[in-house]
Amino acid sequence: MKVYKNYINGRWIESSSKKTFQSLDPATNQSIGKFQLGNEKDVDSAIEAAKNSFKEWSDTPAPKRAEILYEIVRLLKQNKQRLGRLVTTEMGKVLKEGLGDVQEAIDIFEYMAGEGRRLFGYTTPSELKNKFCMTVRKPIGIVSLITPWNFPTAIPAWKLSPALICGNTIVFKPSSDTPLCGIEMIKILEKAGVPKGVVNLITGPGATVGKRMINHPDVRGISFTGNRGTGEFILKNAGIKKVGLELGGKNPIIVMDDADLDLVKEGVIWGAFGTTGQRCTAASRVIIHKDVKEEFEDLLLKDVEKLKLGHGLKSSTDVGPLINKAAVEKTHKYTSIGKREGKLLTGGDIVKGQGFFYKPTIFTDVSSNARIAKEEIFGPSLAIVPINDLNEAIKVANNIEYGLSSSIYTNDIANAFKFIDKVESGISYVNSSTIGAEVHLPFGGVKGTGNGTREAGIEGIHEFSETKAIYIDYSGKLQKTQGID
Ligand code: UN1
Repeated sequence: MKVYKNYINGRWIESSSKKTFQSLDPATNQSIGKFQLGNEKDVDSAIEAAKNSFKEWSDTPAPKRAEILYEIVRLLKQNKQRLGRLVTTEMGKVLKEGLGDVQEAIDIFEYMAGEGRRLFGYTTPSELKNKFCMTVRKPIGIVSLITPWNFPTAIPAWKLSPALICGNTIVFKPSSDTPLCGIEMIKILEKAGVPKGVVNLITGPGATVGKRMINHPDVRGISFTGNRGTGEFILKNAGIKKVGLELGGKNPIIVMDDADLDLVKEGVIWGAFGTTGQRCTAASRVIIHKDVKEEFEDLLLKDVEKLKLGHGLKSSTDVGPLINKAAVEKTHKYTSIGKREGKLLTGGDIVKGQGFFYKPTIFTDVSSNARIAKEEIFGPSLAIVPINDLNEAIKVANNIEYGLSSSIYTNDIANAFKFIDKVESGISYVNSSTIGAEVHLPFGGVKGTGNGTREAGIEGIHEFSETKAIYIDYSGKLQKTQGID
């Protein structure tokens, strides 16, 4: 079996632990390879490399850094099929989504490469004569990137591309469920000409590798996507480092009585069961007007029961496996909770045999305070909550600790605008599902979803840079601000 290595200072090397772990294809339980069980010492070496390469990389003009990013785009495009198949094999999502994952990485690298010729600051008048004021963007320094398994190329790319274009140097830890996707991404960066030491990769556990990436005194910034508990741990342990967090959601689709129910059905199936429900943006609640609830449930059930589970590489498959055994157990635990809290319409079973498969599951007549209506399951499990009007729908939508994505289906423009105004989420959709954000818009959420930062788009540049304010006095005399003579 192939043994993969860590990447430190431009070299592929073994961990000082001399230990490895395996990554599995979640559809077959077959091993994909062995990976280094990294430790604190490996992280220290990676940070040392990042420190030594910082001056040269941050001194490189941003348009020159962009040339390397454009080359990464070219290589990702050239390798899209291969990488898409790898995403499907290591993470489980169906191939068209595996390819979408890689496309999202291509899109963000392209966007950030363009930023190499912008990285805008601004100019602004001074309160005094003969004085010029402006801002510029500077890199933060060494940044730690810790990424999840559900978008194993796209999310690393959301973080790597802005970090690189802004001139930071990087230590990157991919999820231990998808280390190979992380390694293949770094191989592309290496081939594209990212200088040694600028990007370093360590595989291994959060408790050792991740923790050191957070508390190392030379790290200036941390970007993390993953679960809430880890996010809170990072905030408590990061000291005064700049931290960006994206910690999940419990995303609602509101369905009003004037909605096109066929359109809703497609959006609900895509949002709830696409990626087997394993998106932070997945639609896990349908908040529906009681007058159309039954008609909608009939429509929905007919199609959900036709969904085919299987290996994501098979073209007949609609829904792939969950990522691992723990995910199956968690989804099933919520099924038993759901059976006490609502009415099971379909699913609710573990699929026996190879792989981590779970039947698409729907509960109805769930109250907005039920645990299955409030807690993130991160699996193919949907709760339907009936409501009487828009105000109640928005109240229910907001009755959670998270605030990532939300959607409304309505043909009444007033409903749509009231929803946009009042729903508590970082991303809102009208007449479309809760998933499928585009990379040039900010991604992130309010309340328990994060700490106020956003990634992707121009906000990704803000996440990975700091603003410097500059004053140039050409009056030739001492001028004092705030009216002091
Ligand atoms: C995630 O699940 O963390 O908006 C990312 C979407 C995708 C990204 C999801 N573009 O659904």
